[in-house]
Amino acid sequence: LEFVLATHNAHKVAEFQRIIGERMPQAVVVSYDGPEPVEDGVTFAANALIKARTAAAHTGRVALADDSGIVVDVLGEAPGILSARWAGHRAGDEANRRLLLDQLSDIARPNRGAEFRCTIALVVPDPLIAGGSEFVAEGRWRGEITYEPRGSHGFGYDPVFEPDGLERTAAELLPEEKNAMSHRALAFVELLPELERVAAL
Ligand code: ITT
Repeated sequence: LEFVLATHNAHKVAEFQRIIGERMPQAVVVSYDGPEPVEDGVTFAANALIKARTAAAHTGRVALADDSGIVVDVLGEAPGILSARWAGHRAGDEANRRLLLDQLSDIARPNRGAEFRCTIALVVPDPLIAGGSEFVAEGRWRGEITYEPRGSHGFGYDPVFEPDGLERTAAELLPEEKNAMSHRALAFVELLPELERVAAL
């Protein structure tokens, strides 16, 4: 099976390559460099579908897209779908983390609960499946926001996220440790039976 991965985030691509390589070694992942759609959905699932549909329509291939982010309990599930641009459009990961820590500066444990969420959309274009077909899977990874960033692996909010049951942040985990338990890995595992069905077409 060959499919396009509709993301421009190099960190996501690297994680997917490892996650997919381990669980579906026969798959060939091609990156997508076509037009970027406007992500104007209000849920992770809507945005993942927008990205995967665009890539499938543009390439005629089976497409996968990931829409993800961090959801913080005391912030009413923000930043959520705005995670990538929480501190502004081009502010970047470090500014996003800083803003989040500032917003939680008066909040003590155990009220710093949060979770990473990842939705993966799979779009199989017509005529591979008559009329086309869509599938969505979600993974959630619970933990807490730390008081200070720690660790240098990963990306985004990893240095300020301590998964439940661990005393290390996601950025202090080795890539293979993160990819065995992350929201992205959980979503992929949920999607796997569907991907295997498509591979057998
Ligand atoms: P594409 O739309 O091109 O895939 P993007 O980075 O804009 O790339 P999203 O809109 O899905 O994608 O935003 C995801 C953001 O959520 C990402 O930039 C991080 O800030 C955060 N995030 C998602 N997964 C993460 C992870 O595993 N570790 C740390 N932060 C993560």
